[in-house]
Amino acid sequence: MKALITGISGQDGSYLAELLLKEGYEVHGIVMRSELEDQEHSLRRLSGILDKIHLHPASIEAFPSMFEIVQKVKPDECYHLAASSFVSYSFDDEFAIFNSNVTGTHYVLSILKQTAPECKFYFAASSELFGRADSYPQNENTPFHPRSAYGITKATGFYLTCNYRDNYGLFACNGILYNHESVRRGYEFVTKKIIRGAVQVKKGELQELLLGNLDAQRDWGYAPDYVRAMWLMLQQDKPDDYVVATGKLHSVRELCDIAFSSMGLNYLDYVKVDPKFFRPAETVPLVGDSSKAQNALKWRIEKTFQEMIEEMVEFELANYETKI
Ligand code: G4F
Repeated sequence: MKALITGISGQDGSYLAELLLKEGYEVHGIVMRSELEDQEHSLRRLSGILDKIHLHPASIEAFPSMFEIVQKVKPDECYHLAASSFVSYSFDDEFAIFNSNVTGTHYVLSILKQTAPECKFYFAASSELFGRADSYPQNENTPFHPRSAYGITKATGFYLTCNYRDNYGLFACNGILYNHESVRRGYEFVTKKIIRGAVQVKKGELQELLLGNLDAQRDWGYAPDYVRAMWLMLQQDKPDDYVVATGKLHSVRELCDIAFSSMGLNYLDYVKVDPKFFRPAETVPLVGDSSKAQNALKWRIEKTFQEMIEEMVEFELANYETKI
């Protein structure tokens, strides 16, 4: 079996590549050309498996090169994870995100339809689709009310995926994933920012950590658990859409408390609120109901929020100098 992963160098892409290798797949990934030239940093999450995977340089916004790669690889499964994924940036540049997240997704679907119509397709949708949700917890039937350009692009990708499934018969699935974190999370996201900040404070290198809305709440899960759900979706008899979430809410404040107190510190002494990090619009506290994934995919959560944060803290302390 051959799998093609767009966005293979990211948190989810790297865990998924490891899972697929374990399952005996030949793994191909799309990376930016600049990433190949700066492997030590850009491909650091793939360092343990670089000699086992096949990387192809291309931009998902470039139809001809994507076409050539898909035609050459002829994947059995395609996991489309490449996207601009930091919600805050989408408030700063609403236009750029449409090229990567909408046009890129449309290109991949169209290319599969033309060159590998039997290939199964996974789209990385997001809880940001729900935005200002009016019911709680959200499931696959909850109406979408995105509140950011990012959310709108993910809603469009969701509908594009349904369109290729319904109208062209592609085996195409949407994973509506809630926040998921790990030691491989990027530093711009709040979990990693807080944990890194707490370690810097502990080492005496930071006096105060500036954050946005401390009362914002998220349903935070563990990334390796979530990539398993992606794979399971493509192992079913029929394509479908699934919510993947823990069903539990935690606040940014609670995260600060756990991270700082694990190092014997009180977050109130170091965390300061800076309006610069507030967003023009926050989603309502989104919490997912993943009963469908649990029943149909037999998907289970293997790491709790507390265990995940502890693992991230331990990792950050051990790898502080290298800034992974
Ligand atoms: O960690 P965040 O930046 O993640 P966000 O915006 O929820 O998005 C992540 O999860 C989505 C759902 O799966 C994905 F679609 C998306 O691609 C990404 O993976 O922010 C989490 C919360 C927000 O409410 C934010 O307002 O933390 C709050 N926050 C408070 N202070 C902050 C900060 N977020 C960041 N990044 N930095 C702060 O200083």
